[in-house]
Amino acid sequence: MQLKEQLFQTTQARFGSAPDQCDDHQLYEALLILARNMSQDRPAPKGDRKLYYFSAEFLMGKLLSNNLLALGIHGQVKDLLADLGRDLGVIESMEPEPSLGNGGLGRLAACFLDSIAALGLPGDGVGLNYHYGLFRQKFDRSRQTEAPDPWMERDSWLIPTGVSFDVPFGGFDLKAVLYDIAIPGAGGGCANRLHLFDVAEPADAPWVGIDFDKGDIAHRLTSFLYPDDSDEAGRLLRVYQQYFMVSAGAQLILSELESKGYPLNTLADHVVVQINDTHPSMVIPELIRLLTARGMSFDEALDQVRRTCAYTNHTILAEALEKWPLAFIEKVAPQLAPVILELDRRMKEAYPDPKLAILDGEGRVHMAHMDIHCGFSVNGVAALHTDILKNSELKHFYDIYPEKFNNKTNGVTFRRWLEACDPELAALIDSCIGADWRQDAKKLEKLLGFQEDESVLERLLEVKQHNKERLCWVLWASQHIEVDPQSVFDIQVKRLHEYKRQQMNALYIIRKYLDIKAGKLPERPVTILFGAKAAPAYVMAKHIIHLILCLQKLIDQDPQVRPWLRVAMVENYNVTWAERLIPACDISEQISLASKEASGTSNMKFMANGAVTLGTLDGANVEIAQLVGGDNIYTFGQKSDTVIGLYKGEEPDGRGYRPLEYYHRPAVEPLVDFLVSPELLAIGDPASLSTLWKDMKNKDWFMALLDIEDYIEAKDRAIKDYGDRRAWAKKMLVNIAKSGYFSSDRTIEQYNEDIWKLK
Ligand code: 26Q
Repeated sequence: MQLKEQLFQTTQARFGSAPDQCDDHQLYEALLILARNMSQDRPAPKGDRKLYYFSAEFLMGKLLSNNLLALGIHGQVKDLLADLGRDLGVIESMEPEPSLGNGGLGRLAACFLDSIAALGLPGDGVGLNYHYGLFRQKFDRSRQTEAPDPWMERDSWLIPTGVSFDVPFGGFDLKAVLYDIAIPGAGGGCANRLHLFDVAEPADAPWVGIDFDKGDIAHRLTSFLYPDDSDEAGRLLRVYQQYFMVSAGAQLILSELESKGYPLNTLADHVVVQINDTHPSMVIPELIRLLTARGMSFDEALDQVRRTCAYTNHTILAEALEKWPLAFIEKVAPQLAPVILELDRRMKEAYPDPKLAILDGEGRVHMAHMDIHCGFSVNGVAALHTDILKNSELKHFYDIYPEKFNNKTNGVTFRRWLEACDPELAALIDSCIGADWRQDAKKLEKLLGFQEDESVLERLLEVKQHNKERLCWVLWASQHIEVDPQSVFDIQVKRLHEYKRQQMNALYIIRKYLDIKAGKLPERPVTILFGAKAAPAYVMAKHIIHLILCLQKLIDQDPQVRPWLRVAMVENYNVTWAERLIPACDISEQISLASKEASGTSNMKFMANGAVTLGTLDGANVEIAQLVGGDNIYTFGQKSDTVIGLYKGEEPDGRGYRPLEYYHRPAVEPLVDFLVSPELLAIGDPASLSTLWKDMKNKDWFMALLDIEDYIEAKDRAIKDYGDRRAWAKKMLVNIAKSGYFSSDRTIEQYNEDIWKLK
């Protein structure tokens, strides 16, 4: 049937009217139904071995445009709507964004699903159907406040499956009901599934914040997604969520295995489970429990699970490594405790070193330790990160299991992060090198042949300018933020964390502000944009947001500074904002303290869209620097070895890092002290600003003062170089050309080659 006919039938059936009588939201719903049905009808990729990607987060972003592209009907739908006098972009904007993730880890899982399907590999996601995603951020008197973010409407991408499993908790059972989101593979005829489990009777009461009644687990288990830095309160509920997800997921695996007629003792031949950080780690003891309950010996069950499960580590921040009190697990899933104790006993027998224990002396279960002992693969997410895991963070494990450790540098899907979000750039690339980079992003390297082509360089600058103008319009329409499209766009978007050092960027802003006030003008006008949510309980992160919003206000009110320097933080940064901001960026801020950012993935998205990185040699920035060469990136700051030495107290003189000494440097003190200047105190909350001020001087745990001078120098240099438009366009071109390495298709091929072995 023709698409036009299908659309007509859908709107007739749904709303009793023809498409031209429908409003924007009705047309959106009709297209959703159409795309959902087309994806659902596609067969799963073939193969007798299947991947289950377990993750507490899948940050999918809006799906309409993405799925129309994958189904190969985006252009047709666009034309069809144009014939009706309608704009697909407007229709797409009707879609609520499902924010079922915090940031990098959740978005990585979404990119991976896209690539797994596009490569035609049999692999499904397993997660939870949170009714409210990450909170919606609002600004009120220069502070972050949080509001609920419902995303499910009458029609959504969820497909009820009729499948459910009983999950046994201490004292009660809960039914886990399975919903699927179909993931159509781009350029192929198959679709995989994202399996999201939900409680049978979700509460429909409005969201009541992080402190809701934890007793009401049966109705609220899937209510909301935990923010990535959470306080003690409510942690028990997170264990309930995790067990619910992995128990239902493990039962799904075994039921699919059985329905295909494979015996249980062939589990490891037909199934691979990728554990996305430690959030789903209880899948290991749960699988063992289910297998032994079906009559398998503990030895055999452990052997099967060991050959089935693989673990990805996303952090070296000790405070972020999950350690659950065994008492929690005994309360939530008492049947799991004996399995964990038996695993711990066996591992202690084989490896008596307490550093390798699953259960520590304080009765806490180290989830990562269980994953490493009981899985066959441990991977980091960028070369430097994996090296740090091997040589310091997980060294004791690397010593006993060197063969398990491997690196898989992250990637992003170019279908969303270049083709869809930057169509004008995609078309320019097509006109230079043809369209086959869309199947194989490495082919972007052919762009290197255009480095001396004036017209291409000119066009590249033009496309960037259009994207900047488009962003200006969105900023104005949504938040009444006015910025100059002729200024340099310097952008830092990521979760607010002290290690990511948004506070160091704020110190740069202060430097420029003071310079301008003193009559020393910058090379050219600069716009510094932020997008960042702070976890509601992360006090210091909220102080940093407050500081940035105060600086924004201070500068807004100052006619002397405004023409030269603008600062703005977008409200409620999410995937949709990223899709607008990234194509418009000139300078990509990747300024984490070296050794702390496992990989970063926005760095890759910016690079693919022709931004030039300003970054430390951390995470995947190291690989970006190697690929583009020193002329096409601005690196600065202390290296990871030095930083690791400082934490150990080795450097510079055996006494470790002492921020006060950096604070007293003449170039640094005025910047830090500006936090408690009369100008800023008049605008902001004195308690918040002075807390931050004291912390920076006396603690500065992530060493912003260590690198600030170097950072200012590098950023000034980048802004100066921007003035040579031709040279800058060349840098942009080299970055785009070399970005193909960071396609998640490459990452997934490597996972498949080394770990999954799907075909
Ligand atoms: C843990 C316990 C309790 C509550 C929440 C959490 C929690 C939730 C989410 C802890 C961590 C996260 C998310 C981590 C994350 O996004 N890490 C990022 O992963 C990216 C993909 O590999 C990397 O590129 C980033 O460097 C890394 O920070």
